[in-house]
Amino acid sequence: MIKILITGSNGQVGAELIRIIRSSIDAEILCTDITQRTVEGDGISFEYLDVKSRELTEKIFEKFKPDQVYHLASILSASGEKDPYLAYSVNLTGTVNVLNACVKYNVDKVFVPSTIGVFGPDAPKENAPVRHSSIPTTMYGITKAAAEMLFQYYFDKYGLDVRSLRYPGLISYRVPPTAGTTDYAVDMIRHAAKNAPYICYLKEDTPLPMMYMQDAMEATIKYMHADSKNLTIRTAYNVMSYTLTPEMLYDSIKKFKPNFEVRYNPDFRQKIAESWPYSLDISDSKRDWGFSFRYDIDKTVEDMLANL
Ligand code: AKB
Repeated sequence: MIKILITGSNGQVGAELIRIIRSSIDAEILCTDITQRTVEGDGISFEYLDVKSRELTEKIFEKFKPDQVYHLASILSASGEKDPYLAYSVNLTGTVNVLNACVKYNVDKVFVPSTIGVFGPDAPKENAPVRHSSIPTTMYGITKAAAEMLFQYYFDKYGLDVRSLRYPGLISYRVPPTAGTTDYAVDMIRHAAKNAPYICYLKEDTPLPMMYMQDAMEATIKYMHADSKNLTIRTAYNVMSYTLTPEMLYDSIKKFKPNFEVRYNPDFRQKIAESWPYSLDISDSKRDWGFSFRYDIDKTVEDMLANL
């Protein structure tokens, strides 16, 4: 049975990833986080892990000896601007600690999510390419852009099979996200589900790339199963399903909840959102590992409302 270690397992992605791993492979899973365990079940255990500590990280690897690692522990865009040093430490020191441990303990494959946050305001707004020279303006984006270079470095220098997808805003119902800029989308649908009005912190016409979690997780598993020799990108691949503005989301929600109301009161996250592209070029992902998605905006909203 394959042994899989997950860091940051209690976050928005972790909760979903555990489910899809369990439904697709026979695996023993060790979940780790700095907060208490939230997921239980056969073949799943939990240990405290702060990835900022090299010693603790290596101890966990030494004890569990994972075959694969999903390194999800990360500080996202909005909380990263509140504490840039913490974002630096978790996203870069933590990532280097995990990558080093992967080399030291002969891990077969490691997945580390990247983000649309690696792009800065100077990147093309439409179809932002995989290879770019834009300069991100958030600490989150800076650390993730540097981490992408580390993925290439660890692949070239140590032959470590590091894989990464630049996730867009992810819409999901299990664990509410709280630390990003794209989280308004989840928040708005959650308010609609409770028949409560919503005050949106982005302007109504702010376009951002988005994706339903189900599609993101299916894509992640498909990518992790892809033959290494087909992967021509060793920094991170672009993925997304649709461009969404708060107003487009509101229009979709109204089809299911005609009385839903939204007001707009932009805050500091507006500037972050405006520094990111509207859409990404996903052609490399389609060609190299068959990326596809199933959920459009209305299907996402319908499924969210049915599950909330
Ligand atoms: C955020 O908004 O910080 C994240 C992201 C797009 O990476 N959801």
